[in-house]
Amino acid sequence: MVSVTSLLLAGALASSALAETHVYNWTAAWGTANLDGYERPVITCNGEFPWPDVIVNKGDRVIVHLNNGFDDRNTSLHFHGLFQHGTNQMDGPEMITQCPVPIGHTMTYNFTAPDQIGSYWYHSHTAGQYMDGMRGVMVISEDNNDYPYKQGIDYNETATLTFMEWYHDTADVLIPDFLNLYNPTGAEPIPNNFLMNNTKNMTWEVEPDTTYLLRLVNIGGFVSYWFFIEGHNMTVVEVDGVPVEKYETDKIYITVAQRYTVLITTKDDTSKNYAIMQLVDDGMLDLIPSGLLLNTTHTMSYSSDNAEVEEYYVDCLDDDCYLDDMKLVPYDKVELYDDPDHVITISVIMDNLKNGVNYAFFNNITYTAPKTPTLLTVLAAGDLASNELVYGTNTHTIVLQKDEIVDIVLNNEDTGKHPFHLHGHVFQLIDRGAAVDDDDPFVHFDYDNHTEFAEYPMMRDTVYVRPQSNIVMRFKADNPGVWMFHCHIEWHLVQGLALVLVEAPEEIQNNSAQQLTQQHIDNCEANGINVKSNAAGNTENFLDLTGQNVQHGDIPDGFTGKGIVAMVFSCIAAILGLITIAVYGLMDIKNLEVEVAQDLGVVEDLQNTEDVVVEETSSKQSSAEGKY
Ligand SMILES: *[C@@H]1O[C@H](CO)[C@@H](O)[C@H](O)[C@H]1NC(C)=O
Ligand SMILES: *[C@@H]1O[C@H](CO)[C@@H](O)[C@H](O)[C@H]1NC(C)=O
Ligand SMILES: *[C@@H]1O[C@H](CO)[C@@H](O)[C@H](O)[C@H]1NC(C)=O
Ligand SMILES: *[C@@H]1O[C@H](CO)[C@@H](O)[C@H](O)[C@H]1NC(C)=O
Ligand SMILES: *[C@@H]1O[C@H](CO)[C@@H](O)[C@H](O)[C@H]1NC(C)=O
Ligand SMILES: *[C@@H]1O[C@H](CO)[C@@H](O)[C@H](O)[C@H]1NC(C)=O
Ligand SMILES: *[C@@H]1O[C@H](CO)[C@@H](O)[C@H](O)[C@H]1NC(C)=O
Ligand SMILES: *[C@@H]1O[C@H](CO)[C@@H](O)[C@H](O)[C@H]1NC(C)=O
Ligand SMILES: *[C@@H]1O[C@H](CO)[C@@H](O)[C@H](O)[C@H]1NC(C)=O
Ligand SMILES: *[C@@H]1O[C@H](CO)[C@@H](O)[C@H](O)[C@H]1NC(C)=O
Ligand SMILES: *[C@@H]1O[C@H](CO)[C@@H](O)[C@H](O)[C@H]1NC(C)=O
Ligand SMILES: [Cu+2]
Repeated sequence: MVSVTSLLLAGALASSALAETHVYNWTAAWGTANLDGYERPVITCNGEFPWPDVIVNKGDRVIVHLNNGFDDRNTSLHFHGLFQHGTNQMDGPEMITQCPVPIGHTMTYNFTAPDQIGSYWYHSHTAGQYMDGMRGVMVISEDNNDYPYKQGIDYNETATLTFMEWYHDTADVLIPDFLNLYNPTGAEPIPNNFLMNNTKNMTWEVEPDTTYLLRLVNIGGFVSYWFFIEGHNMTVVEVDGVPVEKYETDKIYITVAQRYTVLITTKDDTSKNYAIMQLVDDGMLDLIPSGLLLNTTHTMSYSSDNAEVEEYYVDCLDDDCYLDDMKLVPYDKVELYDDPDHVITISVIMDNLKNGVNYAFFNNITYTAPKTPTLLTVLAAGDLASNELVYGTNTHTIVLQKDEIVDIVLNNEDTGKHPFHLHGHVFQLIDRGAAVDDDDPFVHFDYDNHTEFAEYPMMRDTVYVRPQSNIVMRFKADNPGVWMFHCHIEWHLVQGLALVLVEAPEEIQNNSAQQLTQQHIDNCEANGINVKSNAAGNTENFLDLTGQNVQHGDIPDGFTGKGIVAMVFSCIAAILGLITIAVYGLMDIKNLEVEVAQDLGVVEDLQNTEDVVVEETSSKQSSAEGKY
């Protein structure tokens, strides 16, 4: 699929490496695949599955023609972890930096990554599509001498392993059941299997006495794993494209979207094969159906003549028994940035709105897509681009000044773990609180009471926060563009756990390289989307938000929590037989009322709910049409 169309001479003063242009012509469409004994529809690339690895050198140009070959849906493509300096319009998330690519249309992603080396990946940024397989690995190689760890000196060979959960149903089946009145606690769909390299039983053939640079990439959309190999330690050398000082460990915890690159040296004796273990963090699952294999055993094979490997057990998976990424030191020793100019404090909660569906919120806002992509509004808004209002009140858009130091203080009031990702940047993770038990009150970050920040904090693009606890991410707003910040659990993103940063809007407007291509405009027009408008699609008065998309109304004050519970239960009684256990999660139905009542904040005795009449009192907000 790769064709090298041209060679360009890089005119850099310091190096005269040859920069290549890699052109990919990809058509996304439905096909089928059988990864775990069960054939199901998957999203294919030019009729093939899985999607190809993109392997380029630093400074190379990447051109991907993404053709929408579906007959029923839009699509998009995001290159995860790439800064897209000066090419924000190529970042990919629909309704943020571009219009969705309509059926039969093409979007050409055209960018370079002159300042990045390491492990990345790409995936659709249209709801649910990467869960159906529209994703792959991207590697920016270290052949030139800019990477601190070198082939022939630090290692001999490279290898890549990918992690993903796998469902037997498509996202089209899972999402409507998940975002549903009948799933009032927001229990996430339970995967059918946990795979490595798209298989339940992966074999990695190794040579003896060889050091591998091994890339671990979690291209899944939900669960984290512990990863370890029987009898072999690993030395971490890079996280999320950031080289780090060597750090030895025996177990790695990897969330979705994270990458770890490790050195691993094989034994000189080929008489035994070893187990490669992939253990699900089962605390993230609301239900563990009997028969669900939580520990998957794969093979590190020195010889196919050796006996089959057996599951390898470890004693401890507690927080102090695996790599703490906060201990990593970036190889470049970037110092802790100065105190922040701008602090963004956000609380994460999951709660129900008036339609009974469980959503995810940052500060009471569940991200609701605008009618015009935010970048397009920036480019059209003139002097008003620094006024947050033009981006709408339900996109949770925050304007940043060029080069200011920003802290995102994220207080997780939810009882689950979440991996958060910021587009266009790596940030310093300067604090991460310990986990807090479900029964204890959540702990907010406090600038006057925290562990000392590291001198050279770990930097990466995806970090997890523990239940009911907090994290603080610090970065410099040195990349003008529109960047999404969101939970990388795809189910939580469709629940609205996202916000948008508009970084240095005047500079975005002034950068002649950062303009829309004719295709951007054509794709918008084919979708009936106004190119030059505010979040509400208004082209005249950018401060007029009439008609903007907003979230469903809050549960009105007074009775309504109970009302919804009552309504849910009368309906549940009627449809009990139809509920799929995968959606319901751990709850057994007789305890469901209590769970829902807690979620809704209703403490009254549920015996009385029969008396409650569900009625729509005048709502504060009009109902939403723009939610995914
Ligand atoms: C991509 O491939 C399709 C199908 O072969 C072809 O019709 C199209 O012209 C190609 N596009 C580009 C930009 O090469
Ligand atoms: C594609 O996106 C546009 C704009 O959001 C929307 O109006 C249209 O319904 C979508 N098309 C499909 C097939 O989902
Ligand atoms: C890609 O971008 C470069 C730089 O802007 C431009 O010269 C080139 O024509 C573009 N190629 C395509 C296929 O869009
Ligand atoms: C691996 O690289 C080291 C260091 O360059 C070298 O000494 C060793 O011979 C290499 N091993 C193999 C199997 O190529
Ligand atoms: C896993 O794969 C190996 C090597 O292909 C094979 O010998 C073994 O039987 C398989 N194990 C299972 C449980 O499928
Ligand atoms: C695993 O998948 C990656 C990504 O597609 C690929 O590069 C690699 O060669 C595969 N490794 C093995 C051992 O199959
Ligand atoms: C492997 O790493 C662990 C944890 O860092 C360490 O305690 C152990 O000594 C190492 N084992 C070997 C054989 O080096
Ligand atoms: C999964 O692995 C852990 C750690 O080795 C072990 O404690 C647990 O018993 C395993 N579970 C099963 C079902 O084998
Ligand atoms: C969220 O809403 C609650 C209840 O209306 C209110 O008390 C709280 O201050 C709001 N939080 C934020 C951050 O706006
Ligand atoms: C400081 O934080 C620690 C850990 O969260 C907590 O136990 C302690 O009570 C806090 N102290 C004050 C003065 O808030
Ligand atoms: C953008 O360009 C205009 C006109 O050239 C200039 O007046 C303005 O200072 C520039 N703004 C920034 C932030 O570069
Ligand atoms: Cu999440």
